[in-house]
Amino acid sequence: MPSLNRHTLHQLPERGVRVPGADRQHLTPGVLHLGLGAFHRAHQALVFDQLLQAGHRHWGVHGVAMRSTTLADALARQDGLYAVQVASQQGLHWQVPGALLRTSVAAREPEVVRQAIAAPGTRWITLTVTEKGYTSELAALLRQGLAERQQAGLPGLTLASCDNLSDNGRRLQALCTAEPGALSDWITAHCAFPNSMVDRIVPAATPERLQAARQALGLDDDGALGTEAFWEWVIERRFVDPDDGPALASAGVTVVDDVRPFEEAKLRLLNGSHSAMACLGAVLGLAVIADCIGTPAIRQFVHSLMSHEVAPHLSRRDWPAYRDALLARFGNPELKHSVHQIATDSSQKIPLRWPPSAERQLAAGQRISHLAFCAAIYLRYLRGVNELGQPYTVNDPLAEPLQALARQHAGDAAATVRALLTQPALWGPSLPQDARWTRAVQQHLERIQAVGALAALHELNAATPA
Ligand code: CS2
Repeated sequence: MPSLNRHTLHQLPERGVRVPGADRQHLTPGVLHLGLGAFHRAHQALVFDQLLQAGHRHWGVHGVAMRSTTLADALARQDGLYAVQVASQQGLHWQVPGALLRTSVAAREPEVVRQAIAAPGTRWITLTVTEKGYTSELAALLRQGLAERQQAGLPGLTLASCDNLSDNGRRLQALCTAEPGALSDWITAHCAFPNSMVDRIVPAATPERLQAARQALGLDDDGALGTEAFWEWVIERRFVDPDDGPALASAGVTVVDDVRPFEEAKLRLLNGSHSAMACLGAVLGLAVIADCIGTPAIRQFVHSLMSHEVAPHLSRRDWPAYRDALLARFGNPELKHSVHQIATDSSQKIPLRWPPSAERQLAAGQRISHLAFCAAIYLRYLRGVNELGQPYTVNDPLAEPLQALARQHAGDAAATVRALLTQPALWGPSLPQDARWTRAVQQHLERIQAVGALAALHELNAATPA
């Protein structure tokens, strides 16, 4: 079967597949995107595609994979074209966005990336490099390119971090300007680092999805993805070119003065629930999030966690509607969002997702039973074997030391809690000192070990007032 590329684009079935309209060959990328994972390609690339279709010619993307070469090269062979399957309540439809004009791999060709940062046509850098990607290596790459812009007398750039981190724009700015000197002063004066919150559930591609693409498109597509209909991008009004705000807004992006209410609601309600279900699912041997939320005891737990332990501390007032929409999104049967994908890098994700709520509940003298259950199931998850006795891989930069502790103390809840709940990198400075917290986590872990995770969850649900 021929592959999807610019020569075969016209072979796509005419009905039901949205294809790029812009004259792509004559576009120069205005956006350099770092982190060519599934998320960007099914979220921002579609926003930029919409802007291109509306005649805003500078939103074409040069996509950079940080390390892996396979996908970047496959997409290059396909002229940056790939299909996205969108699953809504109305059914499934396919779309081929045309925003991705070029791909590179940072580890293989850092020169190309540096040149792209310094290119006169580049106006924005967007980043989805994951929580663990904000390293000195990233700072060095960005600073080299920005130094060239400074020397060439070019304008600064808007650099938008789109990772699930709180205050992500400010963090990126701090990383890029950590070294004092003329370059950092220029970056501060000429570049803009908006905070932003991005949301769309985009599972990693699977062989089944590639097969579905083949069937629907009549073409091979190594970059095919699936996602939900919902998407949200909330960005702080802080751009080098002030016209970018209205342009983005015209494509459905929400431009605001303060992203924090959106970002904290998303991190703690969506991502916090995701991490809890990921650990629970892994321990119970459930494959995907829809299986978790389809289990009544888990659904009740997640609903209660969000309503009583997380939402009270959010400034987003419309949280009940947001919560209900999330429960529906988690249940989307087409997404097949792997629990192990979400559990990946948990040590980097948990600090942003659970402790902020637990600290506030404790300070207010309110219940923490569900958040403590999250921590307990994570400790159990670290053992790397589910309740059916099947082993799984814990993918995490801290997997080795954390798993060694979890295994060393397996079966002894008090010792596990002493060893693992005292890690400030995961839980922050105050939680490990709080006896109410450690006691609650230990009790849950004891029950999980004694009766199994699902039965322990039933006990918790039964003991919780609705
Ligand atoms: C997930 C997110 O993998 C994870 O950690 O919680 O990727 C989540 O699907 C997105 O943030 C949704 O916008």
